[in-house]
Amino acid sequence: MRNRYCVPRILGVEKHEVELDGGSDILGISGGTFVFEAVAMGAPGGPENDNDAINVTGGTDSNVTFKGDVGYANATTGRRVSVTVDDAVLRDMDDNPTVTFAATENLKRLELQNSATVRLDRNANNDHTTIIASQLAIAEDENNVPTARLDINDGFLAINYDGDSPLEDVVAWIKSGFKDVEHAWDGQGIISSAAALDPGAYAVGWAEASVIQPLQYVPFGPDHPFGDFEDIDGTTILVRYTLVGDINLDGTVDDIDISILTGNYLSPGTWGWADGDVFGYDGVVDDPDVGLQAGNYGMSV
Ligand SMILES: [Ca+2]
Ligand SMILES: [Ca+2]
Ligand SMILES: [Ca+2]
Repeated sequence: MRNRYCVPRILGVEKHEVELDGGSDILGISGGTFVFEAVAMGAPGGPENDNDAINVTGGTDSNVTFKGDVGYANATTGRRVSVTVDDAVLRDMDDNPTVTFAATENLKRLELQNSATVRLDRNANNDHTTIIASQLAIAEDENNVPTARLDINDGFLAINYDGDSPLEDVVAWIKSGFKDVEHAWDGQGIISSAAALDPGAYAVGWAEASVIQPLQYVPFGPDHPFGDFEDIDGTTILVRYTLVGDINLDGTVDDIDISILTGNYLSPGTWGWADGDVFGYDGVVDDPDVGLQAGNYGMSV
């Protein structure tokens, strides 16, 4: 059974309860202001093959906020809701996007099509918004340059994949978003508007969970920023806003981070964030990486 829900145009402020269960349901939003507080999609106990989807296809008059976890069933049934955003362009000169995630979301798939822009909300209480998804897709043009933008702001992203790692794509999206030192974080792909405020001190860090997990740089657990989530495994890509130099992504720059970077200083090869290339995403661990990490020593986000 496949249901397609067409919610009529809503004028003024109304509150609707939408419950979608049994079969693969599609909730389409093509304009107007929507706030998702709690949506019973992918309800626990439902069929494993449910494939519910929320498709946001509105233009400049769309304003959609996800405040509740729409996608998560439970650890057994997994994530079954996909969110696709298309043509949700920047709404105004203040760069406010049309689609905002304001609470932790567990999604089957997050897909940004064409020029879609999605932002994680920066909460006043430092409660970092997190997106956990099995798949992330960001549209690219024919030259593989991203055309859509995911602004993680001061939040976290965990892509808990199966099979081949999408790390290459994720790193390419981060590099595209950073662009270069002069134009830090005004590209398309993955950006952080929080890091853009001070790109010499803050950045988007990334790592395969399998790299930092077994080495126990960060024991995953309730105290770890990614550890509250019971179903993050070794085949997960972790991406977060953090200090330049926070190699193990625990939000602090300390001796652990310093020693890893120092071990790869000026070593030939192409290095990633978890190896010590903490500035510029240039694949090189050299003086700018060392200097900016040292400047953040002892600090936490
Ligand atoms: Ca996995
Ligand atoms: Ca650290
Ligand atoms: Ca570097």
